Amino acid sequence: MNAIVRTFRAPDPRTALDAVRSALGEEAIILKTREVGGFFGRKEIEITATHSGPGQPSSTGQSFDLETEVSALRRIVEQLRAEVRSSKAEPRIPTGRTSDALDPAAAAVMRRLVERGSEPAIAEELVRQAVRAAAGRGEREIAESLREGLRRRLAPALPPWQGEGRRVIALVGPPGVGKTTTIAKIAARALLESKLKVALVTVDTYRIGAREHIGRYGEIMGVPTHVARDQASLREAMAAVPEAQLVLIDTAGRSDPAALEAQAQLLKAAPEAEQHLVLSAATGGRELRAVVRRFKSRGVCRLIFTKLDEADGPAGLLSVATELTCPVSCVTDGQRVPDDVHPATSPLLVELVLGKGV
Ligand SMILES: Nc1nc2c(ncn2[C@@H]2O[C@H](COP(=O)(O)OP(=O)(O)OP(=O)(O)O)[C@@H](O)[C@H]2O)c(=O)[nH]1
Ligand SMILES: [Mg+2]
Repeated sequence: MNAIVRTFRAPDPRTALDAVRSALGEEAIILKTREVGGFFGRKEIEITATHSGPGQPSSTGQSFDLETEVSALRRIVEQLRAEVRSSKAEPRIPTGRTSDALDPAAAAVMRRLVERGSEPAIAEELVRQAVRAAAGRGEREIAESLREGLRRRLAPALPPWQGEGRRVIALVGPPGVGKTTTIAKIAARALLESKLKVALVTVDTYRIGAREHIGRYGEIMGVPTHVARDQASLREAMAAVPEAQLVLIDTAGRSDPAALEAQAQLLKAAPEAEQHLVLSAATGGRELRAVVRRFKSRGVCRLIFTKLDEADGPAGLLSVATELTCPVSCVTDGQRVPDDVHPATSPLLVELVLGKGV
């Protein structure tokens, strides 16, 4: 068989391979690769290739040198690895807004956010904003600018067990996020730490055992507990505890819009109530955003993040912050009452999103 055998030289493996392909096509078969001395002693890559079958490589008259072959192949592999690494360092995540790649420093910050569970498009948006506001183009400056942005978006609020005058707080949110447990924790902190007079009210007449659940906590702590089924009984319950400095209203965990609307109507009987939206930090960013959308038009003024102990990188909180700019009144990180509730502080909230050391 009369195969065409040709030799190509280039300063680097990628260029040599391109030359092989453009001369012999995609079907080119590499017979031999080696590193050779080029002009002015610079190393070059030499590839011997054919386009119609290997034939007899020795017919090229070139001797086979295993060592140079191996070292040339190693260079090819190294170069390809470096290309893969740099393509990872500059993620191009389509947002539909821009196709500009991020600088490596900004891309590194973004990658960290995504690794911690942030939605890529949100992470990119925030990092781009941070880059615009940053004092410099290094990773440190961008991270600092991002921290500043986060401090604004996820601001801390006074914990529910602190404050002047009477506070009425309703905990609302989806099922099972820890509303009732958090009410017990807050009530205990208010009693023990702030020495407040506390009363509990539940409007959860939906879930079996809900009444007994909160009633048991009330009993243990020695605070009155009232059940309200409708607007009239909620008004009565509020009037029954005029001396309470902190009234905590437990609500049913509901997701469907009709049930949410009914509960929102019921809460209108306690117009002084601040609504704190309880969200589990162990929930994904997209789900969190969907929950926030359902609740945000219903008078929510504070956020509470629970289950930090179960969250694997709670950067999903960012998704909440992009949907609703609302201060965070406290966070919880375990089932123990009352130990596992904490005031939200700026450093804590920023660390939850970015992790330590960013
Ligand atoms: N790991 C962990 N578990 C928690 C935390 N807060 C609450 N829980 C647990 O979550 C489960 C549900 O808590 P509940 O307080 O009943 O939740 P809820 O929002 O009142 O639930 P519904 O009334 O059914 O909507 C319980 O097993 C709690 O012990 C927390 O911060 N971390
Ligand atoms: Mg409950």
